[in-house]
Amino acid sequence: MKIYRYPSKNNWQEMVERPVFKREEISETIAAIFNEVTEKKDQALFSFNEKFDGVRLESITVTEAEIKKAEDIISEELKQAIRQAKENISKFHAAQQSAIEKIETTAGVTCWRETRAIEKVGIYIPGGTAPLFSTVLMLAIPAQLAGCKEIILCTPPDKDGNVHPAILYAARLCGVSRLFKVGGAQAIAAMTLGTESIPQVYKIFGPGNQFVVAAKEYAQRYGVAIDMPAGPSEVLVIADQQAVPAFCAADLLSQAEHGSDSQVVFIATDLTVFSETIAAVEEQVLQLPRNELAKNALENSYCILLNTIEEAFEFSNLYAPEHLILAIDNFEKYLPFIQNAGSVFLGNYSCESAGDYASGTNHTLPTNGFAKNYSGVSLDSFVKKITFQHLSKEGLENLGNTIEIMAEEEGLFAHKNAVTIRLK
Ligand code: HSO
Ligand code: ZN
Repeated sequence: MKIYRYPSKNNWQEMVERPVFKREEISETIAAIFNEVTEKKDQALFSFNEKFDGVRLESITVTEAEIKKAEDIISEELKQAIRQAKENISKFHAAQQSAIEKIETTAGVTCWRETRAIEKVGIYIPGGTAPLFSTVLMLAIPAQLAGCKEIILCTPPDKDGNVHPAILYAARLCGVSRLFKVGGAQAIAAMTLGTESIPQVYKIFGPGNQFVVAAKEYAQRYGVAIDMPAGPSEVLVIADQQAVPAFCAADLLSQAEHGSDSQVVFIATDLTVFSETIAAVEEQVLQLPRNELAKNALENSYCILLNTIEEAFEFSNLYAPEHLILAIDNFEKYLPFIQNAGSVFLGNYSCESAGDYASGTNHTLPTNGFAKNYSGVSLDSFVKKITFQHLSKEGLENLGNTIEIMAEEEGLFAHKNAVTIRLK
């Protein structure tokens, strides 16, 4: 981790820039994959499976028998844990439903909004180094609560053509209608375009590598919506004199182990906490099975010593972290200081892992500074809101003149006449 002691504010902007990755070559690859899937549909997916996943499949659709087998393989302990997480995530997201409120804006003029689910949604779950079945919960639970009719899921098969059993179990438990063994940009292309096996969807959710991220961006050209722009995972920890260095270090590493491109930032206002946390990170990282990934991530990461907590918040708002941990005294007092962050963890016992798995909040969050203008995934991500209005005759009499005057000024006489003809 790089170390900055009392850096000048003039350097902050440069410090908060995330490491950049080259994009140009990727976009050609993505276009080629979309073309391949447009032309050859399922056949293209079989070839990509062979090329990228090293497996020749008979079918890309996960069968009932495979799901049944997954349920038998995984331990009762893990099932119990997944069910408890599901309960909390469901509780938190169900409470996001809002009642219809009809507003009379002028006597006889009533306006309101009603919520309708996005009918077909697609979830992408990456393969690779960690089987993120927790992400299945984070996306399928709100999708089901929102009332999405078709919830499909794509994930790459392993070398033997299988999907991790916990992904299958979580998907079944949370109402995923169909699962497909397809990964990478080709999975995003398939959900965007539709193939013989995979239905087209209206919105695509989920994390992935640079190719998946670029494919989701590309999918928008076809009118498909996506959850949010994405980048590597991040956490920023603010600590004062009462923070526990070992806890801070553990939290920094829990995010660093996600991947070599993850970034973690540690800000302290106390010199002892600062140096003890840095030492604890170095010590704890050696004990991690994924220490190679974590070490690489730490190279893109840094620690900052600042004079005051207020300054720490100023830096954090500029950085706009995906996760913000406040290991500080009297954190309630500082909540109004938080302007930009995806999800916030308060006090010494609120580790980020709680939100990653089981407390109830969603772990699909804006990264890469997008916490300045995006929210994390919630029930709202799976619905759209339709406005309604009803004007009685009296309502139009009350508002008609205003509409006529405005329409005339815009030179839109048909608009004006739609009122006049009714009031005559
Ligand atoms: N921290 C990740 C989510 C996750 N963690 C899944 C463990 N599993 C989102 O930034
Ligand atoms: Zn995590």
